[in-house]
Amino acid sequence: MNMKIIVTGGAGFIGSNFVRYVGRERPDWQIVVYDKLTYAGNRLNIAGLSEDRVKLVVADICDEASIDAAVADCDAVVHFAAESHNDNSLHSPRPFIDTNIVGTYQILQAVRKHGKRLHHISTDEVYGDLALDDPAKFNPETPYNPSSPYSSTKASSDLLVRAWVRSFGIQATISNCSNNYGPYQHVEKFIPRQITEILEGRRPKLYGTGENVRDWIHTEDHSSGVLTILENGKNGETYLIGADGERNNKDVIELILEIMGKDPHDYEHVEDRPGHDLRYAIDASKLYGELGWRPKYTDFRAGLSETIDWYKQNSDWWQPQKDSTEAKYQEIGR
Ligand code: NAD
Ligand code: TDX
Repeated sequence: MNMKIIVTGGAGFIGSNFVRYVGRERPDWQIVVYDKLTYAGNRLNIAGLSEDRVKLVVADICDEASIDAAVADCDAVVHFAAESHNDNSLHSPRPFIDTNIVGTYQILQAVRKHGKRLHHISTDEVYGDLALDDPAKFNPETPYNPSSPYSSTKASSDLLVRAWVRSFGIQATISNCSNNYGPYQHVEKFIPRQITEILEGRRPKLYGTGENVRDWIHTEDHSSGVLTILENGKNGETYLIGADGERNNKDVIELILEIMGKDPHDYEHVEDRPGHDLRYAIDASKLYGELGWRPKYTDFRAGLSETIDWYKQNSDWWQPQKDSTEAKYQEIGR
């Protein structure tokens, strides 16, 4: 079926990778990228896509009139737009309340009014963290227990979606994904920060002891999971997306250094993040079993090498954000 979808946050990291993915996989679909172009959004992320099929609307999801008009004119909304960085949320939480909670509320009101389908993008961080030796992983029944201003606003947005499904009968699904990596990720985030520090001739920065575990998934696999749920997910359901990619931060930094031909131990320990979640791990068996989804990027080293090559070849893309990002880190001592 031909669809016209709105991708909120489609000029950010994961949203723009999703736009490119859908552009390739569903050549008949129309895509409206609805994005405020904050510091994290970048027109270049969707450059080169056919203007007949991909249109950019620069607007805020909190703007009731703009989001209402956009939603009225589409078949479905895939909602990626968010303030997404934990460290920023610890120092200026307010934009997280506005975009992640109030913005999601405005989208819910618009899809309710116009009877449109919504897929809401969320994170595994809503579940809090796990002990290193906990045999259980996060699953759709795990109670919400967020730690940071970022994750608590994402948890709030998920709860709003669930309430709008139950109370107002909107058509919506939710996905909670683990840590993404791949091209077009802002250099404030862990993997691109380290790659670009090395490319700038500086040492990577490890928070605390580096024993914290993240469950890495290539952003292309996140995209295929979202498209699968958008097309085949059951109304009102939550699906976890993950690809069994658990690694601790220390191992990831050492692997990046090794792939880039450096001494694997040549990194700095910097001050830890307050409230730093210890471990995330996803049980994606519902998505595998009910919807038949499978990840393609199962070799982390290969996916990471490709990502490193992308940053090596695209310094024009990341250089303009690098100095201001490091200046922010300098201010907070990390
Ligand atoms: P990002 O910060 O790279 O991009 C966010 C995008 O949203 C930007 O283009 C920004 O301009 C836009 N935006 C922000 N506020 C807006 C507003 N008020 N109105 C319209 N647009 C606005 O984020 P990302 O890492 O690509 O994350 C995308 C989504 O995926 C988020 O919902 C995030 O919570 C979720 N998620 C991220 C990860 C991860 O590893 N990065 C993992 C799981 C889930
Ligand atoms: O320089 C660094 N050194 C470091 O050790 C940075 C930037 C991070 N870290 C650590 C903190 C985390 O344990 O690396 C890990 C990953 O950090 P981030 O990239 O900031 O990601 P995280 O806080 O895990 O959250 C990410 O995954 C879940 C995304 O930013 C969220 O949007 C998503 O919901």
